[in-house]
Order: sequence, then structure tokens, then C-alpha cells
Amino acid sequence: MLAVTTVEPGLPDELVAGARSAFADQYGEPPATVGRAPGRVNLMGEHTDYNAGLVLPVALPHATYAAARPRGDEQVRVTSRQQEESWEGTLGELGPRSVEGWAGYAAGVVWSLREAGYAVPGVDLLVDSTVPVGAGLSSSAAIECAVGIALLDLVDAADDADPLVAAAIRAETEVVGAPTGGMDQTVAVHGEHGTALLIDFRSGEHRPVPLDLRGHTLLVTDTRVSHALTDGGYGSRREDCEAAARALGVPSLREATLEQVATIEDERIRRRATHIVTETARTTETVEALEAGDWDRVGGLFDASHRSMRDEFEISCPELDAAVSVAVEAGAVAARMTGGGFGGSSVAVVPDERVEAVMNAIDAAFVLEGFRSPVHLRATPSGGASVHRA
Ligand code: GAF
Repeated sequence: MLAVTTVEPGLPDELVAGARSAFADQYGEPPATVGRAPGRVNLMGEHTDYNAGLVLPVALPHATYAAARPRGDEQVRVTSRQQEESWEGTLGELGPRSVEGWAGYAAGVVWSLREAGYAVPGVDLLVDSTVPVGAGLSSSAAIECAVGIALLDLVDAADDADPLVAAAIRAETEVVGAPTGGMDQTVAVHGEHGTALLIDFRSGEHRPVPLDLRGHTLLVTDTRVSHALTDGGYGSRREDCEAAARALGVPSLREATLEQVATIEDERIRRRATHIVTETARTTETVEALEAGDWDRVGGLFDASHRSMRDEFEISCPELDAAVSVAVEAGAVAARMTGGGFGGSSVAVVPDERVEAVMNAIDAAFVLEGFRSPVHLRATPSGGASVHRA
């Protein structure tokens, strides 16, 4: 049997040192600071954030590291250890849809923080990351928040967490043009070690939910079916949800009941709204089940969520369905797809002693089906954005 492939998060101190030395090689001088922000895996509450609903993400140990040094002029230079493309321009050139490709996430935050009133100067930036790209694990928000906290540190405002979240969201929605909600940026900033983050997008409040996994591992499987939030699928789901809220005369689907949803005439719009209303209810129940360590209940909730995403919201794919069903057959107590969908990753709660068996079973099933080989990672609940000065 072929060995499974896992993605390791790396050691933060070594990654900070690596970003510092790569920056010095690239630009000839050391950076003034390094920002770090994690990717995330969501345990429950998919596509509910832009419906004023509830979500329950976990910050990954896999993170992006952004080294930054202020310049004495208006130039902005952005480079990455993972991407071939670099970007260079001036502060004045930055604005909505001004920068193509991955660099838009980084340069976009220079713009959005300045829009928010921060005196961010011309700057050199270098980004390094252990968050898999296109895996539905929020590599883009990790770039935005790592760059954002580094820039805030340059203007002595690294503790301004809420403006950082807001600027990261503006970079993604306005500069890159991906119509996302705010889950990924919120957990990338506010995630805490050993917890999931329950976020309520109606009140704007969030609280850490301690995750006592009691001998279980959160196992993420990247199907390597690449997803992009700028493809039409994500935006069209958002439009369907808005159509459902309009049909019911409510400000958002958070205000809708299942009885009301059953009256929506358009069958597709009704199914989309059914997912959102049931998924927000499942998020509350998942918090209760996790707090009680009731793995049977967590398993039932994950199963119902996956079916809802597959059948009602239609954002799954054969690879995700296989990863989820094989994980459960091989011993996971719970499994579902996670993130925006149309590819990306699944998440499973697996007894520690079954982790190898589950990874092997998924890999074997993917070979049989003729799918690309998946990669796996252990999602040890980790902390949000931080700064690392020399
Ligand atoms: C993507 C988006 F960026 C989030 O805002 C959220 O909607 C998620 O998909 C689905 O839950 O990660």
C-alpha cells in the first residue's frame, strides 16, 4: 500500500525565522515584523455566515506568515515563497479589483487598512504559508490576516482585532471580488488554542467553545478537487439565499422558520433555504453535543449536515461524498464536508487509534474510484493572528 500524504503545520518559531531570512534574501534587509494567521476548518454552519446565522470554525495549526518592512516611499512590493507571481505598484494604484491573483489578498489589505484610517506606508511584504491552497481551508483569509496584523504592527496598532477582521473582509470582497461572508477572517483573528469559535453573525458576538476531544483527532482530508470562491457556484448560492429571504419578507434567513420556508414556491430556492435554517439549528446542537462529549450526537449532526449540503444546497462532489462515507465506515465517529464546497476538504472526528486506518481507507477508495490522491492533516485547535518581532 502507498504511504499516506499528510501536510504538517511546521513549528511557528522556525517558520517565523524562515520568513525573516527569505525576506532578507528577497529585499536585502531584514523585515521589521512578521505577522502570523491560521487557516481554519469549520465544524458546523456552512454558508450560514452571510445569512446572519451561526458558525463553529476551528483555527488550524497550519498558518500563513507575512514578513513586512516599511519603505520611505509609496511603493508596495508583494512576493510569496509558494507563488511564482509577485506584484509591485504604488499605494495610489490600490483599490477595488486593482490587483489580480493571490497578491490581491495581500495588497488588498494595504488598501483596506488605509481606507479604515490607518497610516499604512509603502511596504515590502513576503508571505510564506503551510495552509494548503484551494483546499477550502481558508488560505486566503490567512494571507489577509497575517499581512493585516503585520501592517497594523508597523503603525503600533496590532491589538486592533475588529478593524483587522473588517479590513480582511474588504480585501477579499472588494479587491479580490469574492462574495464571501466573514467566518474565515473572524476565526483567523479570534481563534484560541484548544477551542472552536462560535460566531453569531446576527449579533456579531463570538465565544470560544472548549474542545475536549477525549482521545479523538480532528482529521481533515483535502480531496484536491480545487475550489475557488470567485467561481460562480458560491455567488449563486448566495443569490438563492437572498431570493428566499425576499420571498419570505424577512431581512435574512436567520429570521425564517422551517414552516415559513415550506411555503416558498420555487423548489430550488426552498431547498437552499431549508439547508440554511436547519444548519443554523445544527450549529447550536453541535455546541451542546461537543460540550457534553456526546459523540453519537455529533456523528448524527455531521451526517445530517453533509446530506443537507449534498442534497439541498448542492455543494458537494463525488470525492467529498466518498471521503465522508469511507471515513465513517473506517471508524470515524463523525464526518462531513467543510467550507465553501465544490471540492475542498472533509473533516472527521476520529478515535486516535483509528486515524491511520481512516486515512488508508480513504486513500484506497480514491484509488479505486480513479480520483486524485488526497492529502490529510490533523486539525489541532490553535490560536488566531499574532505578531513576531525580532
Ligand atoms: C467560504 C467563505 F469564505 C465563508 O465566508 C463561508 O461562507 C464558507 O465558505 C462556507 O461556510 O469559506
